[in-house]
Amino acid sequence: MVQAWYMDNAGSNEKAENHKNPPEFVSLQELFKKTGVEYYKLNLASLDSDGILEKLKTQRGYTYEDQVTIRPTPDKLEEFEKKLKIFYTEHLHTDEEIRLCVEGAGYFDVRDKGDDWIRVRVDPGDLLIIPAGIYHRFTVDDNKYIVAKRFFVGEPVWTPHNRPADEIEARKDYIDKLQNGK
Ligand code: KMT
Ligand code: NI
Repeated sequence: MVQAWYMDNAGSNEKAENHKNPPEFVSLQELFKKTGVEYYKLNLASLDSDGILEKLKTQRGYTYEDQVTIRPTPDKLEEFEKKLKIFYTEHLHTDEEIRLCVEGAGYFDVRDKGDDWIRVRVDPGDLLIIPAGIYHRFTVDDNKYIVAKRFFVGEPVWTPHNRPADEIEARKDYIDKLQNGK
């Protein structure tokens, strides 16, 4: 079961769970209400045959797909650190960020309506849809390893717009949608 919780920002290790004290978990329904983030649990063993991912791709128009591996290797340590720094810098995109964890694990942090961080842990089979215009960031856990599939509508645009990016149309649209209850 995917878990989401409010964060304590005082922690010195970003790759730890960083629970608020006392812990405050967020249900998937609440997560959607407070952020617009959507979640699907997929069966990786039948990913290519059960039609569920296929249906999602058709419904949402995901025409692009690739797979990324994030891990430190001795020859590319610097690249790993650099990548993580970019991922963990609070940003938004002009399109949805769709990630399906297939190996390892990671944390997607998203800002709720009150601008507090909610941390969402993904494990294999967890698919998250992070809306365009939401401030978010990503990190691995202490195992420093994730393999994720990425999906996109049309030609992918990965550009992060670091906060503050409130003037971006996607941000305004996101705020509007969230306020009108979607
Ligand atoms: C992003 O844009 O933040 C990422 O792609 C995170 C890594 S995917 C597990
Ligand atoms: Ni992002």
